[in-house]
Amino acid sequence: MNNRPLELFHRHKHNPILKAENWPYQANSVFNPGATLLPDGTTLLLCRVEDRRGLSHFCAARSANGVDGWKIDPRPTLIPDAEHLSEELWGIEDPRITYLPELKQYAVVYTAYSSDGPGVALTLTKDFVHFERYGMIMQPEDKDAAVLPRRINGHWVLIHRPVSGKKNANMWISFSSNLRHWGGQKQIMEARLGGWWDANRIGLSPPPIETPEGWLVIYHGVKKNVSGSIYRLGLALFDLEAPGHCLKRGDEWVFGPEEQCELCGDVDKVVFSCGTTLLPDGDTLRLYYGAADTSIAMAEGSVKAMLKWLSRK
Ligand code: BMA
Repeated sequence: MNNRPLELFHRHKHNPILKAENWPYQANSVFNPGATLLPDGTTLLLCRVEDRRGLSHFCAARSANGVDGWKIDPRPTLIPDAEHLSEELWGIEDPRITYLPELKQYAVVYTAYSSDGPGVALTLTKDFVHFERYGMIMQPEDKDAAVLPRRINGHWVLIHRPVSGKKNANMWISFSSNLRHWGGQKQIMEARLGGWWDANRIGLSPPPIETPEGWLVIYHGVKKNVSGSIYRLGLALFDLEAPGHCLKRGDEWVFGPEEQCELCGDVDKVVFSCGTTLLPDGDTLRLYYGAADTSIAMAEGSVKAMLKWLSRK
C-alpha cells in the first residue's frame, strides 16, 4: 500500500538556488524573497538580505529562467530609511510583491521593524530601482501582509496578520480607497489550537493567487514543541468577490522542512515563502522560499492540483 502523502510541490534539484556566498557584497543570509515575472519574462526576486549586524534590507536578483544565471544588484536595492521613517529602525523584512495593473506599478508590502515591534509598510515601484515609500500602513504588531492586484467593490484589499496582547495570531483583511488609509478590519482565518500544525500562529505567505475558483492562499503555520518551532505551509481558498470569506481550508500541511538546507540554518526547520510566479502555461506555480532563514530555494506545483486537493474529502 502506498501511504506516502500526495506531494503538491516538487523541489528543484539544485536547491538552494541562492545563497549569501553568491552575493556581490558581504551578507550573513539571504531568504524570504518576494517574486514577480517582469513583462519580458525575467524572474525578479526581491531578496531579504540580513547583514552582519542582524538587520535586513532588500536586494533584487534577476534571472531569465528563474532558476540560475542570477544577476544580483551590486548594492542593496532598498534599505531601511530609519532617518525619515523611524518605523524602519531595525530593518525591513519579508517583501511581498503584487503588480497593480490600474496603477501600472508594483506594490511591495513588507515588514518594517520598529522599536515597538514589526508593522506593515508599503512602497510602490515601476522598475525596482526607484521607490515611492508610503511608510507604515499597519502599526505594530502586524506582519505577513500583501495587497490583492485589483480593487474589489472599489477598494484595495490588504491581507495581514495583527497580534494583540497574548492572544493567538490570526489572518485579517482591511480595505482602502488610496492604499494609505485602511479600515473595515475583519478576521478571516483563525489559527487552530492544541496539537495542530497551524496552532496559535498563522499568516499569509505569498500574495493570494487569483484562480477561477477563488483566491488561492498559501499560508504558514507554526507548530511549537519542546525542540522549537516548525514553519510549514498549508492551503486555503477565499471568495473572489468577497475575499474575506474563506471557502475551503486544508487540514494537512502541504509543504514543510525536509531537506538539509531547510532543517538546519540560522533558524532550524523553516520553510517560509513570500513569493510565487505563475509560468506562461497558467498552471505551474513556482514557490520561492527561505530555507531555515539562511538561503533561497524553489519548488514547483500545479494550481489545478492544489485546487483539486482542497476540494477532496
Ligand atoms: C517569522 C518571520 C520570518 C521568519 C520566520 C522564521 O516570524 O519573521 O521572517 O522566516 O519567522 O524565523
